[in-house]
Amino acid sequence: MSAPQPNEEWHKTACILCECNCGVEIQLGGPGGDRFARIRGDRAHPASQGYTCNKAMRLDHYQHGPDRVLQPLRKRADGTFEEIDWDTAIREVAARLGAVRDTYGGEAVFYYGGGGQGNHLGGAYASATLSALGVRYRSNALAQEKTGEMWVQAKMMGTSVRGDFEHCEVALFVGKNPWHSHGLPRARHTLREIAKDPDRCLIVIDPRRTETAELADIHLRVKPGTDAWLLAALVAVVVQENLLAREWLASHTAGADEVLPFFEKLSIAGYCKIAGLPEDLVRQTARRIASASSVAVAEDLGIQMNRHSTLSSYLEKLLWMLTGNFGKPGTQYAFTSLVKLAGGGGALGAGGLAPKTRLSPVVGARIISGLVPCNVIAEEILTDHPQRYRAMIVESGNPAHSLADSQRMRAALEALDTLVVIDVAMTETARLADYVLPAPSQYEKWEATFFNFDFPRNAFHLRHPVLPAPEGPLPEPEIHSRLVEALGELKDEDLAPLRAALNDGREAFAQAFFAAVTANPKLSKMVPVVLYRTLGPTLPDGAASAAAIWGAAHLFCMQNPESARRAGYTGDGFEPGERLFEAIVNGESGVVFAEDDWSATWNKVRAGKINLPIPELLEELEQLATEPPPGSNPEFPFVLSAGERRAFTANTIFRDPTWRKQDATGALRMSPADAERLGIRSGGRARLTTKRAMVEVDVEISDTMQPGHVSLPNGLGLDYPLDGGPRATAGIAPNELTASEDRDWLAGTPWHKHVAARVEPVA
Ligand SMILES: Nc1nc2c(c(=O)[nH]1)N[C@H]1C(S)=C(S)[C@@H](COP(=O)(O)OP(=O)(O)OC[C@H]3O[C@@H](n4cnc5c(=O)[nH]c(N)nc54)[C@H](O)[C@@H]3O)O[C@H]1N2
Ligand SMILES: Nc1nc2c(c(=O)[nH]1)N[C@H]1C(S)=C(S)[C@@H](COP(=O)(O)OP(=O)(O)OC[C@H]3O[C@@H](n4cnc5c(=O)[nH]c(N)nc54)[C@H](O)[C@@H]3O)O[C@H]1N2
Ligand code: SF4
Ligand SMILES: [Mo]
Repeated sequence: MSAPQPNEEWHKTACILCECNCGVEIQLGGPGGDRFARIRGDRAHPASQGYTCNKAMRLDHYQHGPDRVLQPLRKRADGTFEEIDWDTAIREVAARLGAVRDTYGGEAVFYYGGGGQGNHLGGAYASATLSALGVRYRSNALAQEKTGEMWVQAKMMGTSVRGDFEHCEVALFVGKNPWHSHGLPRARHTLREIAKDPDRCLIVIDPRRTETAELADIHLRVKPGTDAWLLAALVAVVVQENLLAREWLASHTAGADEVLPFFEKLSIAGYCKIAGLPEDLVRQTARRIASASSVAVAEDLGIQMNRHSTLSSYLEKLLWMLTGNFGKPGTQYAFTSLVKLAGGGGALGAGGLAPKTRLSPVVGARIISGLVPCNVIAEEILTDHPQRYRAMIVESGNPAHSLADSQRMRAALEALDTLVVIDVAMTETARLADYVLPAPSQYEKWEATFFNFDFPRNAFHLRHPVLPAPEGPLPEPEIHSRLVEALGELKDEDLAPLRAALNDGREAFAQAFFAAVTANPKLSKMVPVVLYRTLGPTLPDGAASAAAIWGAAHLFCMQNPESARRAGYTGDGFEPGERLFEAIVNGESGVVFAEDDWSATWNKVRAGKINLPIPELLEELEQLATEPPPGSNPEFPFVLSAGERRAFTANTIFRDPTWRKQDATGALRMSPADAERLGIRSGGRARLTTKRAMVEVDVEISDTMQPGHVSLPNGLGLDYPLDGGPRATAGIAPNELTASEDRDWLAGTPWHKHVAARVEPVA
């Protein structure tokens, strides 16, 4: 028998493993003709231009992963699940969530998730379900990583910004390893370009000699958890050596006078010592940054999941602001979004800060960008407080595994009256659910993400299905539409006039639609579902799920006419929006939807000026002077970074561990000196203990680690079925080891990169 040949056709889609969402092309093959036989980068993709990393080649392990759910499931009294039909599932879920709303108010229903690295289209429809239930509190993974930085950006600029690494002279990465984690388009290519150009300079701040640090001109190998001191020292060098961009500061910023005194007397030598770095090297680094024609900066989990995380985000921004690195090529830019990512009301809601500070109902934690900090969710449930969350919808997220303190998180999910999970697989979270509502995989439906951060040309990719969906699962837009209807919040008579208008064409529909949502507040809260039920069925090739994008395209062109016009969406009235939508639906490799120039970046900054002082954080900065640095705790002498990105990690999207070509169990990395001292050999086992748990791990001795620092990868510790029934687990689930109370005082973000730990040899 000869091996089955792949079908010649290349299907255009994207990789769903990180926020870059590189365009890929897939050839189907294998025995059933449905395996991803060949995968290659899509050169026509506007952002990735044919680039992929090693991980995209393994996507078949997602599409054909274990534990797929194909029918709605209901939990029985004995804890096992039974399959039910969709009518029963929708009726019962609506009744149970509706009952919680009617008894305790919509604020007792909590929503978590709405999209992973590859799928935000479904979550966009959730906003209608949330409106129907009167949900007020929600969260997602951004609230355990990015909310501190978002808060700082909102305070200083009123907009999110990113670095232009393609054109910068100096690139600075703080607690980020883009060689593996990406987060910028074609990362490995861009890093190599910077590294090989003698006129450019790559600076990395990381305790580990990462793959990115290996390429760097300057590696500041900071002591774990001391970035706030290091960043403060870097800023202080700029201030004390008078390397400030004075003229630029005078015309583009406000409040420098309130900020500079905090750095004038700061002990650079003392802070460098705390950070474990030679003062000379820190001074040289600050000078290199200050003298560059352009500096692009990105921070990530190394500081965002660490002590003083919001303060570190602030100091990182002061460094490039005080040296004038904003709003010109090679520096930081403000991008134009098609759809804002985080937000008060659904993924389609407005981003930025809520008008006044909102707090979570039980713990009183700050809600940033509409998101309750992930680290307080369990506390908001495990209490007899009258305003506790009593029901939860989890969509496209696995909080029982991915949020801090898995044991407490599981207890919280179990304590809920009702837990509804919308997922493709029977995850750790789904197993705790009362109902599991299955969705088709991201290659079996229309899908997209709103991770569109490029500049000056920004692209959006609506992916067409690669495979037909199996019988059983329903796409998320359909699930949300049915839930809204079952809750009695949307009736056919509300939609009839819109359907009638549609018979007269898109333009008539647009007029009727915008008039209807302006006149009828109830309808305006259901927009995605309204569009899905009216426009949706008329879209070609079953693209009903794209209906919400129609609304987004029109809004975008109304709000950003210049960006849209430069990208080619011209005309009067509804024409640009219509053109953009058509381009999106037909552009199989993605389309450029916005083209800006650098002045657009300034237009997005509140009042056209960057606001430098943040009093809360300046106060925290002052306290660094007397705070004992993170030091050794005799009981837990190691710092564990719990959740490192490696060549073969991808959050929890792959449940099948055989996707990994190396590091199958996700070894604990440890320095040679520590290993020798403890008598642990490479490939050996060690006992790893934190205040929460004790586990046994495989050890990899690595000279990239500094003594006293150990690291575990993210996304491991999922269980999977072995042939014949029993289940096995590969590696350690990092959040068995973490504690939810270890979090930033301001943003509530976790200290996952800085977990106090003990390591001992296993006899
Ligand atoms: N391969 C792969 N890529 C991914 C993902 C994945 O699962 N796998 N996930 C994606 C997601 S969701 C995200 S958010 C990004 C995250 O991307 P990154 O933030 O780049 O990833 P991490 O490896 O978690 O952490 C970055 C670095 O922080 C360093 N670090 C640890 N402690 C400290 C410290 O005290 N100070 C400093 N300065 N650095 C420290 C670590 O050594 C590590 O190199 O990656 C995305 N890309
Ligand atoms: N200790 C520690 N914990 C961490 C981290 C760390 O570094 N250390 N990293 C954190 C970070 S940065 C992040 S972003 C989070 C990520 O953690 P999560 O937010 O939980 O994200 P994923 O692991 O990507 O899980 C996505 C879920 O979506 C499901 N899914 C896949 N496709 C579809 C679909 O089409 N529809 C639906 N409805 N579901 C789908 C998958 O089965 C999976 O259950 O983990 C965090 N947890
Ligand atoms: S950089 Fe790698 S993991 Fe990220 S989207 Fe591209 S191919 Fe996928
Ligand atoms: Mo993330």
